[in-house]
Amino acid sequence: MIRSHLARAIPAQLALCAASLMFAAPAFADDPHAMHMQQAQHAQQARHASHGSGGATAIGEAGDEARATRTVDVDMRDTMRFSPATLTVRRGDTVRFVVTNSGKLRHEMMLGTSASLAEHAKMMQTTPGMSHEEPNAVTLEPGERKTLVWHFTQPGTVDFACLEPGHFEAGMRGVINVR
Ligand SMILES: [Cu+2]
Repeated sequence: MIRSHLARAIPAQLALCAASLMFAAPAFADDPHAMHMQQAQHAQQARHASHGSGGATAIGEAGDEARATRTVDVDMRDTMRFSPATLTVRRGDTVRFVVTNSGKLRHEMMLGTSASLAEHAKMMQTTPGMSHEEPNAVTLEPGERKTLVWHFTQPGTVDFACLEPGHFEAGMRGVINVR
């Protein structure tokens, strides 16, 4: 009885996820080349942001660890959850995220807008080996700990997610409120 309930519930949920992702990136859904172009563009934007040369994006820019105003420990687990999954920072904060992978799978933490992360997650389904070297992301093998330093320059919402294939869809996401 439980099993038949799950059998009905899960495909419906997956279908909903797929639909919303396709909606987020309609132009790239069937064109791998376009997706690569888009990915290169993302990397470029992230690099641009990291130099802070008037090109800071809505999510902020790479931070200088020496100027960190606070440290936040982030734990990643195979339950496809970040802990904490929500936090609040102040505009102007430079946050030193100390990220730990407590699972047995590879995980990553990437900062972005909800739209850019959803688009990127879709891309990861077709290019699973892709690794992220942008300043707004860290990729961790099981047991690893890495630091990500970010300067939050604008009030609003910055999302983060794990873009290992399937993890975003399983709910491995979080939100940072910038006040
Ligand atoms: Cu993950």
